[in-house]
Amino acid sequence: MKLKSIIMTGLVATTISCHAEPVKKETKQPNILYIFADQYRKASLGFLNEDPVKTPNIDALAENGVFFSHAVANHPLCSPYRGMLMTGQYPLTNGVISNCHSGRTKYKNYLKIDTKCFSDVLAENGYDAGYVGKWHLDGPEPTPPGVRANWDCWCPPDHRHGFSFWYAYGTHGRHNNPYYWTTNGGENDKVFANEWSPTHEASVIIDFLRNNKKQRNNDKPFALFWGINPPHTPFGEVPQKYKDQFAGMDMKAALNRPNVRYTTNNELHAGDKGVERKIHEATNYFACINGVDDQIGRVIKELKRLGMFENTIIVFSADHGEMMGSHGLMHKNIWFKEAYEIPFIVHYPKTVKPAVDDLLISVPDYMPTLLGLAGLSKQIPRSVEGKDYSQVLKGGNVDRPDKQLYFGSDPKDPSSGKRGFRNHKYTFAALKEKNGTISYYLYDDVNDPYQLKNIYGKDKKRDVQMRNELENLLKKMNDPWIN
Ligand SMILES: [Ca+2]
Repeated sequence: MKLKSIIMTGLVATTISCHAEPVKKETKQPNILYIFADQYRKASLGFLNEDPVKTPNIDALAENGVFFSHAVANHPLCSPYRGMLMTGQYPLTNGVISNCHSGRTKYKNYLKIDTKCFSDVLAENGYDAGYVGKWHLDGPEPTPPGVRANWDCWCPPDHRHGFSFWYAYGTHGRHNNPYYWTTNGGENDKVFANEWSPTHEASVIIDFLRNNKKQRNNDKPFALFWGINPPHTPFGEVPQKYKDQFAGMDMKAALNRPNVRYTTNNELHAGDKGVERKIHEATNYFACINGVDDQIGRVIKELKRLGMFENTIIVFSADHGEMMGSHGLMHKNIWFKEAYEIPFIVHYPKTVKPAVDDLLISVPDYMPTLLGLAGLSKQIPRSVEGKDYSQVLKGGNVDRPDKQLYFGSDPKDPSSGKRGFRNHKYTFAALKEKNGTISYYLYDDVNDPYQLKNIYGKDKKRDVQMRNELENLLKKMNDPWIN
């Protein structure tokens, strides 16, 4: 007999079948809750004791799940991470080579309707798929040259790749007064909220879990993706109660990494500048981290209350990190750890034993790995370039990758930009300057964990080996950068 539980608004009014079975609703397949914050660097995981943050809820997921200690955003930028996550493909294949905006739509820099996505596979295999928060994968209507680019746009239902519940926007920085497009609303039906976006979205998700407005089919497992905007800029748009947790701490006390510089690194022709203007907001960045964790805690508490916690695969990740002055840079889109390394935690105690794993996993691997964990390995589309590492989560043996790609390019000229890789010992990056010359950067991550010293040029044999490894990697991907 099917267990039927209907949970009403507010109070938990439950209709239980005639045999008075427990409220607990077990679906055959696990639910999936994929949470990813924007610009949340790995060092801001509280349990690592690096940044001065408190993240007890995320820490508990890591403690009882698998913490992938070497996860990276192969292209540390918003849209490219999202593109890799949704398609299981690298940027040159899925076409999301840089952030989506109206000036790049003519280069087809957006998620294509006909690409088989993570959510398409889930929806085709019995899942109710939902998306809440920042999406940033559509190409806004092109704007003529000289006109300021438009970044945000509505995602029409036929672009939603199987997501049947929608409470999302493209991209905006309105943390304190966000707006959203909804499942059945049209382009002109934005919903506005006067609340910090993570707080508001946690409430939307709690409602979704309660299913009090029939947001989903109770007989199906759900797969909910939550793209949280903070700790993205503007860092200062965070509730006072989280700022108060840093009262009296100045930015220099908060920034404990030995590679922090308080002036912009202008020698490097890459990365985001403006340290002098922005770094004083460091404690606000950390306040956003504490706040994001607090709101995730609300959702987890509700999952537990509803008896769904055990049967839900919970993932915590981020689209890239934040430099916050390290190497004299701000923000992202650079090969240094602070931008490149991201959290990736998978919590599913039913099958996944707690562990720390140094697998050199890449973002295109997430979709096949999680489909594998959910019992859908046979449904992984052939178009996926990532690998299914679900055996790592299940304690089995796999062929482990020996490196992770680093990538940064421009959709106008995909042969341009930065390429590199990281293995367990080195980070190696090559930057193609506008005149075609290439500068190389090599860091010994074992002996120089803060990447203070570029050792390229110190050992010719090693340099050649690094360049050859990079060339072989890029050749395999038909990357026009090497021509
Ligand atoms: Ca981002």
